[in-house]
Amino acid sequence: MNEKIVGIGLKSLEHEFGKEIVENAIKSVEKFKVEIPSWVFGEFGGGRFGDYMPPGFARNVFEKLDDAAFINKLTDAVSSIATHVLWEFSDDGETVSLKKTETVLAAANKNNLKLGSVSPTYFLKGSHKGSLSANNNEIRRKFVDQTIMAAEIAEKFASNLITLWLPDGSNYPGQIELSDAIDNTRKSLREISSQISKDVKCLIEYKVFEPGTYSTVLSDWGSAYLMAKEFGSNAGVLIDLGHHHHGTNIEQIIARLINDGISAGIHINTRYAADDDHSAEPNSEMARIFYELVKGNTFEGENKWEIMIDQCSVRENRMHAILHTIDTLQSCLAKAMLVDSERLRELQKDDEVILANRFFNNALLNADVRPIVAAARLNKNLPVNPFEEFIKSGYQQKIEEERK
Ligand code: PSV
Ligand code: MN
Repeated sequence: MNEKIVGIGLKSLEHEFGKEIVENAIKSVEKFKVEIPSWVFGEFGGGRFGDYMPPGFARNVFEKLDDAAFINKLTDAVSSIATHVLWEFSDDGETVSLKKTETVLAAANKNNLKLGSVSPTYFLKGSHKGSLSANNNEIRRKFVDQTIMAAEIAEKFASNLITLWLPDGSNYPGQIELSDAIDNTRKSLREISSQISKDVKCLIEYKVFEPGTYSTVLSDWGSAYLMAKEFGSNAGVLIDLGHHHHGTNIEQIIARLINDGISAGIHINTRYAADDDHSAEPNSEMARIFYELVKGNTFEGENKWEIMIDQCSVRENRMHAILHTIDTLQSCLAKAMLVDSERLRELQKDDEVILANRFFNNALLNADVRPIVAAARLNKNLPVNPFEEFIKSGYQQKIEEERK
């Protein structure tokens, strides 16, 4: 899209949606920042296709940071990098090292990047009998201690935020006592909360299944919320788009959490069959999600949500995958900004069921917002097409050569 086409596109959008609305949409896209996960650049943990990895994938945390810095250079949209303690801050993959953490922070700063959410890594070696929900006290202790360490890292080196996802559950009825697993989790979270700084915020993630196929200890937003309450006032719920049954109305969950003033965050990705952690594609669900986030003023201020990407899928070029998601999120934000909520309210008041739906979809589904996204990039002297720029840059060839 060249500057002339951007101009024509903007004129047409202004004509349809109004100049002020379009200008505000451009400003929002300019300001938009999102946390990206370190793991999007690295190895896929699923062990499929004979451990196939896309060429040039990052082999360690330092290469992940190099890649993240290049993405930020192309987009200026990266707020921070999400980390997992056993992926980023460990030498042996089993214990957390503060010394390693210091070197990672130094490398991040050198790349003009901030460390964001810190996750304890409950799903690697030793959690097949549960992590925070385990009946065995030694196992529970190990993961409680790892979480306390994650909180220390979050406070000293990152953004004061820990994000917890438990792989705890079961595959067969009778395998575990469902109620005991809940009790143990509650006990673990109370222990953690009593031993970490009150400044550290904690978001608890839920997932309807996987790895548990029969039961999952934290399976929905309600169970995550109840546990967050146990944890204390500085805790909340983390929604991951891939962690729901098909057809779940995620916008409704977002609206509810905002309405109840519950601290929250979102892990963005696209799910097809199940929790696939794919790049986010522009679609009307994503635009509706952004509409709720915009309406709830969740991008800054006291209602601020933690907006994060959580993706890593085996087949795609790592850099393309994250550029694709960022592009999608910018366009879904632009679409959400095009909804004239006053006009929508009038239609709702008049009980114009279908007209309201058509009006809503005209922005969220039908509008071509590429000129808005392009204008935001041009205003910041960024490449209008980050993909083209990436391909021209030779970065891919460079990393494929260096990381053979
Ligand atoms: C689990 O499926 C999850 O969504 C959690 O957020 C983890 O931290 C992340 O994926 C990486 O495995
Ligand atoms: Mn997630």
